[in-house]
Amino acid sequence: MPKTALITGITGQDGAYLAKLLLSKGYYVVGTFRRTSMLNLERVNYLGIKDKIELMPMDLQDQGNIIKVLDKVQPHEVYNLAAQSFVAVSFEQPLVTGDITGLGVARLLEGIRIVNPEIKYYQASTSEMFGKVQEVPQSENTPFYPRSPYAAAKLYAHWMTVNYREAYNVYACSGILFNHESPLRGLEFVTRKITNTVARIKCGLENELRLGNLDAKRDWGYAPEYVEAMWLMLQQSKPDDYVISTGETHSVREFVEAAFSHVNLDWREYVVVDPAFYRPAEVELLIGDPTKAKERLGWQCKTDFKALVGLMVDADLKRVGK
Ligand code: NAP
Ligand code: G4F
Repeated sequence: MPKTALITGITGQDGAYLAKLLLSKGYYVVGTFRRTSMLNLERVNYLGIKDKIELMPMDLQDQGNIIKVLDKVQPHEVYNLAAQSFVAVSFEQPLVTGDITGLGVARLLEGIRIVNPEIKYYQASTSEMFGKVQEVPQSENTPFYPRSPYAAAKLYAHWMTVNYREAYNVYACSGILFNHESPLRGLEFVTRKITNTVARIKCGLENELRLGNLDAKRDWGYAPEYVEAMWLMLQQSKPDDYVISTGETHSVREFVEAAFSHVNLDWREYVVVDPAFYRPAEVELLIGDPTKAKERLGWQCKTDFKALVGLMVDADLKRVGK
């Protein structure tokens, strides 16, 4: 009998890559989506797996819905990737962010406890929880200091995951993932906003790129490699929390330079700094220490910064060119 995995957030970047990975490992994959007026399956379509997974509506804001889905699917593993995941929007919509990204996790964990506490659980935690960093680089032992409603909601979710592990013995893991990107990244996030606009400028469809804080630094990795770490966390003898990162940091400015130079353009001729994109509180520097993941999971990133920027620009050039 193949194992059944339930992935929340199947319409997102990580949901699509994780579904593809689990299918390749022989899993039966159920992906949940929230009801919208038009279901967007662009990413699972792009990866050619739409007809290989079962799709089911489930909203993290609805406890009854969660329990019914868990009861019907009886998954061996649940990967909770669903969230209001855009930091900037969380300042505009702090309550809805708290309800989905924070309380949604409590609803899911409670559902697991009620339906079957043997279900293994993966929580998509984030380097944003380190916020105003208390240590460089950040590891599993670094104190948290969230700087946005999104980060505060994720921190609540992180501790709820730890609590269900300690209080009810649920096999629950929190993956503290640093930024990971790909051609399937949402267009509002800075990396994809840059590569998409660079492609449009190169094709003569646009002539400027408006950005906020160019000095912010992030530890950017390649998303398909990060979903492998999620799976590995649920295959260990004991549940635990892991930082997943490259161990390198680069500024938004460096990302911009690399993307424009990939198509032989000078970024200074196109980039306009627009304070409209500044955040009320910024996370200035993130750089993760992935030692524990390397030693315990055998996980390590493979795609470096330059290769990541190049593959994202190339994918956008191909798409825009069409
Ligand atoms: P994403 O592309 O924004 O996907 C988020 C998913 O959550 C989408 O499928 C979205 O559905 C779904 N969702 C939103 N509200 C929901 C609700 N009320 N009920 C059910 N589903 C809902 O995010 P991602 O980049 O794949 O990231 C996956 C997870 O990892 C997120 O939890 C994110 O916060 C976390 N994370 C991401 C990174 C990163 O760098 N990518 C790093 C650390 C942690 P719609 O398509 O309908 O919007
Ligand atoms: O791409 P971003 O919006 O990602 P951010 O805020 O780091 O959050 C992402 O990574 C987290 C992991 O650390 C995830 F948990 C979260 O769900 C999400 O996936 O912004 C990156 C940096 C910020 O410092 C921002 O101020 O880029 C800066 N930036 C500068 N100009 C911009 C822009 N960000 C966006 N989105 N748009 C701009 O025009």
